[in-house]
Amino acid sequence: LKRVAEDVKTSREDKVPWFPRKIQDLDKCHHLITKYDPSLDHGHPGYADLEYKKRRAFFADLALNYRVGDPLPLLEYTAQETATWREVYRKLRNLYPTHACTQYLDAFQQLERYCGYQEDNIPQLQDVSRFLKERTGFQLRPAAGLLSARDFLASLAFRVFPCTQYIRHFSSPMHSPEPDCCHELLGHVPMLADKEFAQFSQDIGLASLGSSEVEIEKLATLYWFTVEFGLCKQNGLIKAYGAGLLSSYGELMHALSNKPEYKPFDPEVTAVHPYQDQAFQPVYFIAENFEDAKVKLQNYTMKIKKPFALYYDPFTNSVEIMNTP
Ligand code: TIH
Ligand code: FE2
Repeated sequence: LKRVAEDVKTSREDKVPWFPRKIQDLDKCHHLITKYDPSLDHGHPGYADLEYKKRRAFFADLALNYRVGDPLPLLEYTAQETATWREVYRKLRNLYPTHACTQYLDAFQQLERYCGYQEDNIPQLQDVSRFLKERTGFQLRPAAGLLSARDFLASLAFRVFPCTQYIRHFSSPMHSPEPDCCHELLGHVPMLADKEFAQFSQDIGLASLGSSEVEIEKLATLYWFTVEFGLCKQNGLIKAYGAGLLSSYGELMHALSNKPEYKPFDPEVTAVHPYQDQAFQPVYFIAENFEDAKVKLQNYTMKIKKPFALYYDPFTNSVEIMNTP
């Protein structure tokens, strides 16, 4: 059943899909994509590991019972989970100075100083969320797994970032087919501490509210090639800012090798470029810088046709809707 927004209907009676108006509505945005679930996906590295799947069910429960305003669940990770984290952390940390953009490196240093980022400790979302809130107003909420594009993008509109808390299977530390805490904490969090990047992320989210399926798919593709797998120019070099690169040793090496193809970031082209989520990307898009990417994205989203205009009110964390004739 499609949910339809009640008070935004137009004279031409286009139906506008339901969307959250205030931060509390995000409790309803938890539709999961199960194609990479360890119990359903035969290719998942944890598919045959009963204990791993039991642990995953525990994490899923925590996330599904979470409501806006609750404290983020504090977790005690097992020795095996911490060992996986250590392996991922050590290897990636060595690559960051040469492979990550400066915004990432600055934030990473702060996170090591203030948020318990170290190889023997998986940071707690609670501490990280407090840190981000001070930096850019972003806050975290637990996610049970991969969310639908519509629900995920809607959260970004409110500067809320859904985070998984479980960790990838120990047998595959260098690449995970689905998000996990390594991906969120090492990939996304440092970038969300940057003001310009935070605005870019929220802009994609706001554009998604009430958009058609076709537009959502294009915005999700833009998100994929920027926030997840984006590269940018810095001092004449190419650096990574995409979270899917910064959390995967395997793909970070690949992205800055001579194997992939590079194209300039151009929303019209990027939004319709086919992407694949099974293995490393064959193509990456390079942004001139964040300011330029932000302006280009704004020009793109202005052209999305909607029967209303939206304004985000940061004082109430809600969106105001202006009907347009
Ligand atoms: N492949 C990433 C990693 O190994 O950390 C995780 C994902 C990024 C985007 C989707 S899944
Ligand atoms: Fe991600």
